[in-house]
Amino acid sequence: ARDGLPISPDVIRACFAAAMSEMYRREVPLYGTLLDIVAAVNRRTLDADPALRDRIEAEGGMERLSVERHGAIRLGTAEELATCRRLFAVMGMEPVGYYDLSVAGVPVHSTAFRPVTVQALSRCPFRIFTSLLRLELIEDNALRAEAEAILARRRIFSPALLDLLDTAEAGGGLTEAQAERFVNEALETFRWHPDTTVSRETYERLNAAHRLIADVVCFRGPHINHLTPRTLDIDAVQAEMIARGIPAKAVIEGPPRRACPILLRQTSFTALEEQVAFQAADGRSVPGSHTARFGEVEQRGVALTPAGRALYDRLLDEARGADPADYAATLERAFAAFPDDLETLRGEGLAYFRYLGRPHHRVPHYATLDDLVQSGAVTAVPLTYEDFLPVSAAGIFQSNLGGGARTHYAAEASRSAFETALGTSVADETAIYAAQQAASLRTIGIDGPG
Ligand code: OOG
Ligand code: NI
Repeated sequence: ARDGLPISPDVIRACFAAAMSEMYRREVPLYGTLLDIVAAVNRRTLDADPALRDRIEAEGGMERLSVERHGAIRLGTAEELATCRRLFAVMGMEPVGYYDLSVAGVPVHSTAFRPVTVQALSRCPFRIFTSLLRLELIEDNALRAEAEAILARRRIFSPALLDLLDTAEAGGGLTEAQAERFVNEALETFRWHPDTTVSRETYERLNAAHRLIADVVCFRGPHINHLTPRTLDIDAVQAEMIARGIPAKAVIEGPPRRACPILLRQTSFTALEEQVAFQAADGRSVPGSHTARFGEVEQRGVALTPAGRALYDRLLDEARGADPADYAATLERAFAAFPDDLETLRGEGLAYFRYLGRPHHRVPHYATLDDLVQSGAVTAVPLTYEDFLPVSAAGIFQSNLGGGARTHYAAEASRSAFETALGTSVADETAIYAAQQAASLRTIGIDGPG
């Protein structure tokens, strides 16, 4: 782009995603190993499955697949969340979905900042799962006040970054030179700082209230806690992690292995123990350790309609509580009730599709959508699920909390409190898929129910 003209948010997002990946690879070398495993598995899977190759091509091809990642951060205050919203908006990422993790004993609620249009997703689908600590869930008043005071003192955004946010909002974007500075400054916000802002004693008290509270409150900033490449065969990646002695999570979250992948499957290697420095009274520091950062892989499948999602939630619930050793088999048995071919998923209205017309097919004007698909005049391409799953997210959180005692919170989900902190409402993910399906139907001349 010519200097002086704003560049596309998609380009800034792609630069930021690449820079984050490079930084995390340096900070957590095992993440680099995971990227190598995933690249090899994806190559093997695509070579063995030409139909899958076609589908991957339809959503952006190998270029998209090989750079595809999501990451996660945990924020401490409403102000941090509101500013993160502005920061991600510069990169074309909007808050989609509300996830309440308190029901699973994790004192946060979350959204995902992500691109929403088909075109932006195909250019760079980078997403950030963003959690806000719910200090109101700390029962001890003195401890809660102390945590609030510590968080109120920290500044996680540099003055230069805040200036660039103003510039972007006033001028409708950033020039190439500004975007480069923006990416560098944003990277600083999510960098790991081994020097904590508290004494060992404070850390320990917060840690006793909940590991996650210590992770958010005691550090200079919201360090990126994992980055997640997308694989086409998560079972192969899990097997390879185990074969290499990488500490893999016991079970894969989400639906079982299927012919037609649905929603999202996830696994991770557990958080590493890292050296940190606590502050000591005499201005010196004392060494300690903290576990927060891990690596994750995901396999994405087709997005489900509300009917499909209700069936998913019901079947997942049936398998709950099974022993890790029997879990995969139990899950597969439960999911026998979920149709496993694309035409049935489409016919029963369980999944979302994008409909693409074949311009040279002549069809009678009274043809129904099913006629058009069956005659080959129209192809139905499954819409990939671009979001997250609350039960899976809880499983990922918990596998990195050291398997300790689970905390029980009486509190309710608090979507409106989250949206107040955010300064806007979160988008409804189902509405996005439904709108994409309806828009594709209109391009082939059908005003379907969507
Ligand atoms: C986020 C855990 C959830 C996912 O992909 O569902 C998650 C965190 O640990 O901060 O990453
Ligand atoms: Ni994740």
